[in-house]
Amino acid sequence: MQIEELLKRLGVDQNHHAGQQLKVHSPIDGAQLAALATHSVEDVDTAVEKAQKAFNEWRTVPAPRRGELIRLLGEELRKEKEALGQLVSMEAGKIVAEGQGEVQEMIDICDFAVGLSRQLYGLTIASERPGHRMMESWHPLGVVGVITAFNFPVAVWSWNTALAIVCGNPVIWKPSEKTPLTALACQALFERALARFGDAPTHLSQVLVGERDVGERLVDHSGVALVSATGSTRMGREVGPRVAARFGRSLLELGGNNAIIVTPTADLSLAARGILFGAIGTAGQRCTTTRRLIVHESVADELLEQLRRAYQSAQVGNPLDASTLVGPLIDKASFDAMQETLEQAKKQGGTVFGGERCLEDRYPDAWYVKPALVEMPSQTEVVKHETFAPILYVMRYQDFDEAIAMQNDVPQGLSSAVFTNHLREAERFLSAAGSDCGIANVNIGTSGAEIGGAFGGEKETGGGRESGSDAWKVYMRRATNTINYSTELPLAQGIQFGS
Ligand code: UN1
Repeated sequence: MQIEELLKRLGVDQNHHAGQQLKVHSPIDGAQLAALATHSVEDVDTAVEKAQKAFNEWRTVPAPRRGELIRLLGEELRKEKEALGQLVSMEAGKIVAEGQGEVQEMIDICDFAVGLSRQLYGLTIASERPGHRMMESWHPLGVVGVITAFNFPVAVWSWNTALAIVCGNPVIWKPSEKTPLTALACQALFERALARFGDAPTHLSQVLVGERDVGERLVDHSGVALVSATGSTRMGREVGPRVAARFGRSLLELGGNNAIIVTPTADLSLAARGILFGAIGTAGQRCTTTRRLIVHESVADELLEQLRRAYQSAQVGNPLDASTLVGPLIDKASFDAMQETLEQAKKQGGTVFGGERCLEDRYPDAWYVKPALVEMPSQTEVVKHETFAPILYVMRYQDFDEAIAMQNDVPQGLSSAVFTNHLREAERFLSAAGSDCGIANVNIGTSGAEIGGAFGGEKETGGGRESGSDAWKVYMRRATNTINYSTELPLAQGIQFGS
């Protein structure tokens, strides 16, 4: 489908958003997809006011009823999975399978949130006082600001929105300026669900298309109770303290520098497949992308041989072609950063395989690269830095403890994995003294997490958790309640106060 047709099908009224401030280009061929008007800082204030009004109504709607809205959103997403997935491919450059996969992730979190809407459980706590009962209740928190990156242009919004809405909160979304069209499409689908739902407040979800100033206003606005921000560590370093300065809550999903350890007992062909998907999938532009391979010296040559062959045969090309495995980088800045990093890696003793630009004759305004495998003598400075491109550093190890130490010796702490058939190694990797990441896997790669688990990581990854498990709690406020059903007034800690 052509872009106009696609947007129309998804319910985006292009005329309504037309303007000259933001030109949207497809990374596939550099062609302009749309020219949009942007929102201003004042528009942020207006959006927060509207969201607060919506909050006052929505917080008293029973949670299972709130879940119904997300059930309907899930239905709309099911109907338009193909179209929205295609738009993701066109705007973010993902291959078809991954564009569709991202929409499936949205559907999955909607299903999860619908169930959750009947399970926002509090606790009953034993009181030390006779005739008393204690309990813990979870209440809606307030307006949730969501800031997302280009690489998961729709799923990250849905993780936040599905949970926020069932938890009783409205959402204001500032998408990446590289991917505003997919955001407008999500908003349109949300509005379809809202219309079917009937009596919900109109401003439960709003999108602000804009640049940095819009995001900053959202971050600083005292009316935004939670800022959920996904992006670089550099961005998080600004967002975290600014939200904290006004005693707001933040949920940060920042950079990763994810490693796979391959031990002597590993199933090497399984490992090679896991590494391939993790390292070159999404053209290395996932926060969970495998960026480091720590391989035992006894199996390194064999594994590298398999990887080189797989790298050579992996098709780089137009992501809309079914046979393509690696689509384009998002833009020239990303390509330049990759080349700069490869130069540094060479200076630090690295041997680079691949990494060069390709298809420039066919797509002079797009940035396709061969994924790079870089053998490093040790974990030098450049390896500790996240470059959002398909670069896999390879380091060899002799001793398993050394491998775990190497895995942990980077500033980021998102995802990690070990390939081993040795029970003790697997358990050590998952233990308190093992991987220090938010995600630690055995015999599967670092990327492609399911929505059922809490998603996020430690250290410079920011510490936030989104999606499954009890990640919903950050979207709610906790109240501890003590109820006295006796006719006495005993004090806690046995205190006697007066007679
Ligand atoms: C991201 O790259 O920002 O685990 C999110 C994964 C996906 C989510 C990635 N489910 O790779």
